[in-house]
Amino acid sequence: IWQLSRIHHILKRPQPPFRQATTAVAPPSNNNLIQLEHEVQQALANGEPVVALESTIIAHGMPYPQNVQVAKEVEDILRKQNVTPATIAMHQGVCRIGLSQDELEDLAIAGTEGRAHKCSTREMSTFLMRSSFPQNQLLWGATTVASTMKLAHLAGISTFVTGGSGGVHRGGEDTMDVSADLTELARTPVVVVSAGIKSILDIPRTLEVLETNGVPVYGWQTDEFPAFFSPASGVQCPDRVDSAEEVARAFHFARALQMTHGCLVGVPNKDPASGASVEAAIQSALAAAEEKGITGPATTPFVLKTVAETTKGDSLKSNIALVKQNAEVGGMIAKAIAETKV
Ligand code: PSU
Ligand code: MN
Repeated sequence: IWQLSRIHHILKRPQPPFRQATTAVAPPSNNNLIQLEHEVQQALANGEPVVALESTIIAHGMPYPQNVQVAKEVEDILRKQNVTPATIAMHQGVCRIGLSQDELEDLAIAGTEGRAHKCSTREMSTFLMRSSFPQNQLLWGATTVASTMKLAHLAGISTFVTGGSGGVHRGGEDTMDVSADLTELARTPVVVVSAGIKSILDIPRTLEVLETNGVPVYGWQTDEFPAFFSPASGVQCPDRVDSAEEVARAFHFARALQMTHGCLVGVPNKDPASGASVEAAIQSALAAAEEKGITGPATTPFVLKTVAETTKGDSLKSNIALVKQNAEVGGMIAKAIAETKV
């Protein structure tokens, strides 16, 4: 039902080095594998700033109804900056760039009802196949950092705001559980604005993998790589930026050099969950995951949920605050990318 030839065409389209990053590359047709919401399509066509948002954080990262409240608030924060938000997900055999308020609500409920599937890049094509069957019309494909980056890029969106990115899991040197988010950061030119990566992961090894893959990592007005719930990881950040213009200029230089990589901007959380109790909760959640045999893609949602329960909502409150903060920064970066040339 979708037109693969069109997608092939998009992927093959040559990209001149100074192409405005906000130019829409997806066809405007609604009858397509990638559907842009009208508002998003208009903004991209006019060269106005657009910020992509992921759906795993909604479906699997937070409980209902906080998840949908945050999703809507983050969109509002961006609109107040005259930036168009585009929450990305997959539904009924189609990739969606921009969701309505009712759809955000349904996605958030789908997370609690088991109708949402966590889809990183590996799962995307399989989910599209399954969800195009009539009996699967209620399913949502919740996109992670990796798959949201991919779809944002196909749609012509250069900036993406999330909570935390994936990375190398603790013990990853044995399990080889390394998030596809890192692979996508190496091969897809999208700026990912996050609060760093949380200490359920191995931060130093994550930074090593990013270095190997040539991905710039910036601390936002900080020298220390942020650790999601806390601004303090004890790990030096590879580089530091103090303004959105710096990110935009570096982004455009990377395009001018025809490099494929995106970059990771780590914004220190100004509303940290109380450090010691969260760290203890993370330790016990990781132990519980091991005891229950929870591994792979199920790990992050399980640990987040368990930590939120153990800290009696303290970690959730901090999680919500940091996502909003990231939206403020991401909006500025999207504007700078739309305005800056090198
Ligand atoms: N970190 C969070 N909240 C999240 C995630 C990470 O604080 O919801 C999600 C993001 O969608 C991220 C994904 O891309 O988990 C990484 O999962 P994995 O390690 O399975 O690749
Ligand atoms: Mn994994």
